[in-house]
Amino acid sequence: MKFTHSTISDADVRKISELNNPYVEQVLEEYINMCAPDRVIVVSDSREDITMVREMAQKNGEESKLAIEGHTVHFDGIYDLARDTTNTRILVTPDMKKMSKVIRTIDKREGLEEVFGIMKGIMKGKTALVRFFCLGPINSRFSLPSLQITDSTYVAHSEDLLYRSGYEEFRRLKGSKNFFYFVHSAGELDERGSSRNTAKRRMYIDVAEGRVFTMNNQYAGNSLGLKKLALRLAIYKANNEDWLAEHMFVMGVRPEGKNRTTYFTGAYPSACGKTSTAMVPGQLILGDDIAYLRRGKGGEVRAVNVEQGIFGIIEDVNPVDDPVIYTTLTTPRELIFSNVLIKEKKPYWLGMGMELPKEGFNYSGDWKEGDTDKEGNPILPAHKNARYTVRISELENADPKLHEPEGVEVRAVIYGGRDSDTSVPVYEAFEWTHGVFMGASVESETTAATIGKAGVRTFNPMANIDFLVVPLGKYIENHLKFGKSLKEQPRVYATNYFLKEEGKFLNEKVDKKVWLLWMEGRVHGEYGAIETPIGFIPKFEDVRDLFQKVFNREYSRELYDRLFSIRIDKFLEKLDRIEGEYSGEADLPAEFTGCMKKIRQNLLDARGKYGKDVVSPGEFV
Ligand code: SPV
Ligand code: MN
Repeated sequence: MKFTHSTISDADVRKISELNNPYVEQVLEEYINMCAPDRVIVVSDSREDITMVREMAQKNGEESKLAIEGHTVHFDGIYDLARDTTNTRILVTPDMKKMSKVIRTIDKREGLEEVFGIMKGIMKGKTALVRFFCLGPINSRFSLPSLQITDSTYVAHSEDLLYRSGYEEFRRLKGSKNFFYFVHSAGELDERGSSRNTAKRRMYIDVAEGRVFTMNNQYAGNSLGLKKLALRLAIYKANNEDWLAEHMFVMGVRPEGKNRTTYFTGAYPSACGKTSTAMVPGQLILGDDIAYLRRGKGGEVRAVNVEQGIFGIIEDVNPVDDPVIYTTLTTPRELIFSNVLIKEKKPYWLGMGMELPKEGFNYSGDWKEGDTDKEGNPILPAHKNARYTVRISELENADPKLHEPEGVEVRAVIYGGRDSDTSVPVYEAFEWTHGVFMGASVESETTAATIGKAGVRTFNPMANIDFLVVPLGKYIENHLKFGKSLKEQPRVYATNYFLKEEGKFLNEKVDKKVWLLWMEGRVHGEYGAIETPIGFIPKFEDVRDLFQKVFNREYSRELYDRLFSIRIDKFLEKLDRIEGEYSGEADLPAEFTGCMKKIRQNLLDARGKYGKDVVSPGEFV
């Protein structure tokens, strides 16, 4: 291994050579020489090395210390506050199967030429950090070792909170090429430390070779190789093998007085209630974003959290709606805030349950109320996609099985959507294929987590659309096949916390706890259900009793009827949209299209039978 432009200490050279992995050396040599940093630092799993990265981030100004011990803040830059889906592309070769219309691709040769051109000398004047991580628990058949090269100490520090250190995992590779690698550069920085060349922001994903090049960015969804970039590599790998890589939380549901924990995974598009479901008081959180699912020895589904930390949306985290996170964010521990408002070394964010200062420092720089951006729109005190990064072990509801190499047994899967006028708050699939269809028809309203207009209804199968790297037909077939290989299939649910009437939400935010307990009880055969054209919905008595027990709240039959009526017309409209999305997709499994037809027929039959468009639950009994 020879670096032509960069210095490296003998001790750090030794850290690499001790891995006895020629491929690691080859990758480092190639990309370090291409990016040409002044210096290279190799970070092992040792506490010393990890502390050094944290301190470097404060010294070089990528993070600033806040008043509470361990808290720091980082700003991504005003043009880099969310995932850039336009410039994130899958490198494809002519021999690869044609991707779906929803997947952005670029010819591999062209893409590599472009990004290598951007990478040439991009780290001049900077220090590159070389880090080793493990996606998934240490010493686990689920897990994938990952090598990260980055010139951002914020990225390296964030990954330390979010992922397990994997230097020792690389040793265990015994020279194998079986790892992912990620090369990141924030690029040239302006006086505020923001990436200057955002027009040359590129996130290019080479699924065939398990590598990603991500340039001129800092926002974690773009910059952190191990987060959404690695998810794409994992989806590709999983779909060529026999497992699932999903955009899912993993949580343990613990009904009071029943002495059991039932594990759920849940896929929700951004800002559809994913983290807050995983954080419902009284339950255990194992993961909030990405899970790998494999078949267990007994034919059950098992899941691990790929991560060990949370990169969560901070908006609306307040003592009433998210007490556990709020407490975590306001007490001493290692924690990074991003894109919040800072005043006198204290962080502020939207919806935190108190009045915000009228001036301070935020993603736009020095800020005061009334400031506007280039288009004349008001600049909010904190960004809507402002976030916090923290280890799960810092949460009081952390699941003790987080690091189990065989993960946890999954008994139920939730697909969460966001619509104001169609779906009921919770319903259960007839069986696995129908569940796959429910996942495949998730829709949500866009939010601030992706660049573009917010508030538009978008199609987001399995909440994974941004990360798909295989044709949709293949992805769905893989889910069906996975289900068939099981001895016992998990139950599948769909939730929608966002039904509105006259512009007002019909549910309170905390109500999701009741839906969760209902689903958990169903898994154990404790609740009956009403069969409707779309699936099984809860009975009024059970909902009423749960609200009484959990919140000591009276729940009226009238509210239940409004929430759980089947809006046939709206569901048919949704089906039309979903059918439109799948039209032209190659190789859709017949089972899947058959299920779509069956649900349509169910709805049409119900309209014929009841002679109306909105049928209340009692009528199906
Ligand atoms: C999401 O948007 O789904 C996130 C945050 O979890 S990001 O890192 O941007 O993907
Ligand atoms: Mn996510």
